[in-house]
Amino acid sequence: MPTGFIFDLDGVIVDTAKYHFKAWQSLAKNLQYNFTEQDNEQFKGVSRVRSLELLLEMAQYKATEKEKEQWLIDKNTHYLSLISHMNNSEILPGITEILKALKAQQIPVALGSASKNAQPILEKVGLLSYFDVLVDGNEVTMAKPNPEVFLTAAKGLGVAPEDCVVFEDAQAGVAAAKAAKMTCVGIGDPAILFNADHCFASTAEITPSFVQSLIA
Ligand code: B16
Ligand code: MG
Repeated sequence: MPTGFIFDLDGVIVDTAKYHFKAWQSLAKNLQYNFTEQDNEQFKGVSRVRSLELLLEMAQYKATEKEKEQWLIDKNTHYLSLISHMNNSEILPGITEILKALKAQQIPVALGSASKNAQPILEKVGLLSYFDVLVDGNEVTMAKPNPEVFLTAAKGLGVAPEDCVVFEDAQAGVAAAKAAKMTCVGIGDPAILFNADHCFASTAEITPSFVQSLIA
């Protein structure tokens, strides 16, 4: 059976964390809370709804259901305006080369992301055609660290979970990949992503020979 490759989006293919940060920060300002880059770390790989819950906990604000609904819309509207100018210059280093190499060998490739905006982002940066399967926040009900997103991606690819490799930048994502019994390549601080099977400080450090070594 071939190896299936599954990529997280934010922090692996593109870095949209800075846009999520700006959008959450402006919402936090309305709650008189000073939302920092450090706070934003906890939001990586986490769903939009859970992110709002975290923000409300940080701001110690008890919101009504109606307020929450409205703020989720406001945050996403702001985020969409911030990403509207994204283009291929925002693809993280080495990612296009990896995707091209996998396509040339007809290796099955999926996206496994918590984002509900994954498809438009891949379109904007011109990478949509490299993915055989897209699983994002619109398809899954259980957020990472639950393995649902990656198990659904493996199913879509027709590859057994044990034969899949996941590229992830978030601790919750690494946990999800390991819960799915997949090989996990962490992108980021090894002290945070210690459960990953391999870890690189950035995508720029992933060599073609390493990628090749993952293919069965
Ligand atoms: P959206 P990933 C995640 O993407 C982001 O890391 C996280 O910060 C964001 O809250 C989540 O997507 C939901 O995004 O608001 O666009 O639906 O890392 O799983 O690709
Ligand atoms: Mg991520």
